[in-house]
Amino acid sequence: MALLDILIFPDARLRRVAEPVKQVDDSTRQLIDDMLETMYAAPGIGLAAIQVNVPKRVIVIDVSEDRSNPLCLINPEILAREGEEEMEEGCLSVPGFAETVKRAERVRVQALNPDGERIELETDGLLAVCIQHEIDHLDGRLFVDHISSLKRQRIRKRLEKEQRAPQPATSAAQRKAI
Ligand code: GNR
Ligand code: NI
Repeated sequence: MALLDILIFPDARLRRVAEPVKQVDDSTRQLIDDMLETMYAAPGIGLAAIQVNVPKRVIVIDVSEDRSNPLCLINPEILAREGEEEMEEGCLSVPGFAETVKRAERVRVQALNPDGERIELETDGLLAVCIQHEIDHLDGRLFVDHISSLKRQRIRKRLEKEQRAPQPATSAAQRKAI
């Protein structure tokens, strides 16, 4: 197991389109283990491989209260979307910011599991939002692409400045007050 570094917006590597996994093997499962460890440590409710600089179509998610229900999806595809829902989203690659994003309320998804078997699930609520957020990452999109360009530029400038001269972390509550 290993903790992986998470790329931070506006890093250009987050804009790559991730490649499908051709064969689910031990190296895929090792990546998943490391991603889960990194997600739980962060802590976050999801993580896409591209966020740890691996441009493959692999995501991990755990939206359970007690962090005991990991979901790993390889080559995930949305088969159907229904309805609309707005939710406040954050992202480990956009630390300290949260904005409301409109997405489908319900999705049906197919993917491979870590054993390489095809699975299908239909879900709504936070899990559906998280799956859409993670699949966005695999296509080089971030939640900030769903908000106004004014807000996006503001977030980009702050994070650029922070990465030039690392400063004490600013909490989300502090940022809202700025
Ligand atoms: O930890 C996370 N929280 C979250 C909250 C609302 C909607 C989506 C997310 S995903 C995010 C982790 C992350 O950045 N995954 O890519
Ligand atoms: Ni994210």
